[in-house]
Amino acid sequence: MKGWMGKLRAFSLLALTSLILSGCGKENLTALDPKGYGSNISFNLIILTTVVMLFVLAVVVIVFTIVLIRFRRKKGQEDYIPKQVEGNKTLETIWTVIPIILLLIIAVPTIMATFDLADESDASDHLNVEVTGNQFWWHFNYEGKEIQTSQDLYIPVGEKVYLNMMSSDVIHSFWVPALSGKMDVNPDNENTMYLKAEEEGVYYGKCAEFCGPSHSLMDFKVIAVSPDKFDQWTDDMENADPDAEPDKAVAREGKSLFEQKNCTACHAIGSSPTQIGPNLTDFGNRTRLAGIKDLNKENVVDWIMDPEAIKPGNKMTGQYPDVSKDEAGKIAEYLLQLKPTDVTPDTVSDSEDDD
Ligand code: HEC
Ligand SMILES: [Cu+2]
Repeated sequence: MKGWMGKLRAFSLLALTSLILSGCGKENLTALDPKGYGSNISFNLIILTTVVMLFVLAVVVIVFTIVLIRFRRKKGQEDYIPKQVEGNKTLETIWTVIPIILLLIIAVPTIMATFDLADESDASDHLNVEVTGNQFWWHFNYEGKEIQTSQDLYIPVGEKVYLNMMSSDVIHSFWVPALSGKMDVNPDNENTMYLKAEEEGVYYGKCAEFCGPSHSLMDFKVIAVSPDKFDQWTDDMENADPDAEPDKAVAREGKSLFEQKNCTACHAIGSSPTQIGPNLTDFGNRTRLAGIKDLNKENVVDWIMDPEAIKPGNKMTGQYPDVSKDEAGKIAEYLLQLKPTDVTPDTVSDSEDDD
């Protein structure tokens, strides 16, 4: 009875754990469900190394079990000494050669993949985006286009997109697990990597190098859309009018408050390269506020009133005159109507309940 209870307990623990863990890996934030060229290569290497390791584990466990059973001390044979085999040339050769072969099986594809992913020879034939890592947000400047944006990186599906990456402060690491491996983003030298998404979708990105108090909140998205939609997006962004007067009166008031309250010192709207803070040209199109919060008026007001409570150590806190809740509401109305585009990936529904 007791053993049965124990088994039940172990089983429920297992069931619970798998239930909890099934929450992980959602939101396109997993390397185990690859949707990009680089992540597919990494995934295949993960499988290959796991198979090799499981093979080694199986051999060791089998040999161990056989030895354990066959060479036990038996009753009446307490003084028996088995045949001594140290220095056996055949055995020594076997267990030297087999590991070498196994290591080669892992090493050759790994090295090939490393060279493949580091190959930048065709960079000039493809879209290049200058990526800047900042505490605690990402900036994207589309080379050769009049487009600056932050937080959300739009790319055409099925095409290589080169990212030329630097940091404006400390070391960050750009990681979109479902699309590719990590790449360090350094203040002193440019690192380049490419992404190639195989399916439309919103892919979650993380900063993967500890960079300060809000490191774990330094999230971003890569939004892969069809090449047609990408052209549409490019047009929309290039033609966005940064000075357009909003339709609603509150938003118009918000626009002038945005200018009065020093916000424009750090935030550009339009393709100006000012980037002390995120570019807000397509703020209303963002998937998230500050990379993490649901994009709605309440959260935007909270952010303007007290960004420190949302992202400790961010570079906006304390850098602008007091804003009342009423004023923050008007600014939020203004910012949220900055929606130059309606391009979204096919996989994204209008409702928010897919996350
Ligand atoms: C000293 C420069 C600076 C000033 C002045 C400033 N901000 Fe910011 N702002 C930032 C930085 C830096 C961030 C990014 C914070 C982070 O995510 O770590 C930010 C983020 C934001 C965001 C979120 C953007 C996004 O992409 O999701 C909004 C909205 C915003 N600021 C609005 C304002 C408003 C409104 C004002 C004026 C009342 C203002 N900011 C003044 C630097 C500034
Ligand atoms: Cu970071």
